[in-house]
Amino acid sequence: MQNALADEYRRLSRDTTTHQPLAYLRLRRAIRNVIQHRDIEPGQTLPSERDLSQALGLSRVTVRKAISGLVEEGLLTQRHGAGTFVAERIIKPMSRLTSFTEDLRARGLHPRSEFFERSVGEVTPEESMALNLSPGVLVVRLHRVRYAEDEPLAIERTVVPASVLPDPHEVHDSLYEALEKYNCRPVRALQRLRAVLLGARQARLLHVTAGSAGLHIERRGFLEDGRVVEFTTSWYRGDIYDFVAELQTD
Ligand code: 16G
Repeated sequence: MQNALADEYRRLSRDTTTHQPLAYLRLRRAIRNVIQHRDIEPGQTLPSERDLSQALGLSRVTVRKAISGLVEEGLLTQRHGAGTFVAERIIKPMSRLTSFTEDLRARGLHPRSEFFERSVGEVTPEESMALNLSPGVLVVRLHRVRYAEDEPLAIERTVVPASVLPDPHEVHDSLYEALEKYNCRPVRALQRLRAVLLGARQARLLHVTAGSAGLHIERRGFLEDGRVVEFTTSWYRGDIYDFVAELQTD
């Protein structure tokens, strides 16, 4: 693994198109790439700070800075005295507005969706409250199971104003990619999260036993001008995901 990482680091150092003058950012990108290419698997240990600094001719401060950024992103985890590992559970920082697709790709996993519903209809009273829409307005509804390769990780129900995304069939794997085409990807979101026990149908869809722990999450995503662009209710598997938040004193 150390060789793959050293090769990738050198490649990035030579690459004039993506030239990144700061060594710690270059190393961070190299580590991200080897995780994405699966040269290092979840659960595997990263070479020690000392080995990396020797192999790459970098100071230990630089190596530490590169690694700490990836720990914050949730790609790496550190255990005192045991070293740094590629995260096994999916660690999702709550402070970053990312999509399911991006979270998985960053880990070298192939995300896909299986749709139960992709439709257009009149907004319901509950949806109109969540999206700030007047009665009678059209919305797009998506109901899907989200997979990493063949493993189901989450169930999601999404409602988007049809004024933003007129055709639900424009969403293939990623909603945010479809919204991006209209320059309507959310820039801010409010999220509410609570623990639930998954019911029989949800558990079956997620390949876990009924009554397993899940995370019920509601997200309202906003555009720059304050319009609500998505209202998504998700059920994530509790045995795979860690939601992590950074807290600061005032
Ligand atoms: C995440 C979001 C969900 C969003 C989706 C877009 C959480 C809890 N939920 O699953 O609100 O709609 O990503 O992902 O993070 P996509 O672009 O891959 O469809």
